[in-house]
Amino acid sequence: MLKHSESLITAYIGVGSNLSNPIKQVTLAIKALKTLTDSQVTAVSSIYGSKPMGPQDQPDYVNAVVELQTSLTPLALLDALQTLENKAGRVRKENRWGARILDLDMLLFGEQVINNERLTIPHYGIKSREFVLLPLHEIALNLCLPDGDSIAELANNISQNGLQKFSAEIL
Ligand code: ROI
Repeated sequence: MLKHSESLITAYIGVGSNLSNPIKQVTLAIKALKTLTDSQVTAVSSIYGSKPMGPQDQPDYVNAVVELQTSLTPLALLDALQTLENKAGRVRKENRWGARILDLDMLLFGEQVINNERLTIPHYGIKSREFVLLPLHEIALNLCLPDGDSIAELANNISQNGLQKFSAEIL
């Protein structure tokens, strides 16, 4: 539950999986985000299939982006996301660009710019990943990054690299 007196930040979370039935992992993660403390999910993109960025000898990914309003601090939200990743069975020692059961990336936290040991906001890959930009644009048509770049312009100019929106029937 959200209390009215708290000031809410709009945060965007990138959801990704390429192991253990990725569509199911992403669907369950979206459900789990809806139960996050002191937060409310306000938009969910379509679910997309994407080619792996990084090593190609891994399965295709399933990706989505979720918008939430939260009164959590950025680090409290990060803790909550990591708890959900761990609950999904994510093993943290796996290599950085390798396959994963569940990735919950904080993409944006309001208009804040954050650089510390645990968190880089905006997410460092936000401008270069079609599987982030297109779902984000789907749910936030007029959004701009803290540096003023428009998501619409970035999304319209990036190569789609085989990104495909899954139709509701197959989900
Ligand atoms: N590639 C795609 N298509 N989707 C992801 O979510 C994703 N996540 C990653 C890396 C390994 C960079 N590649 C990805 O962490």
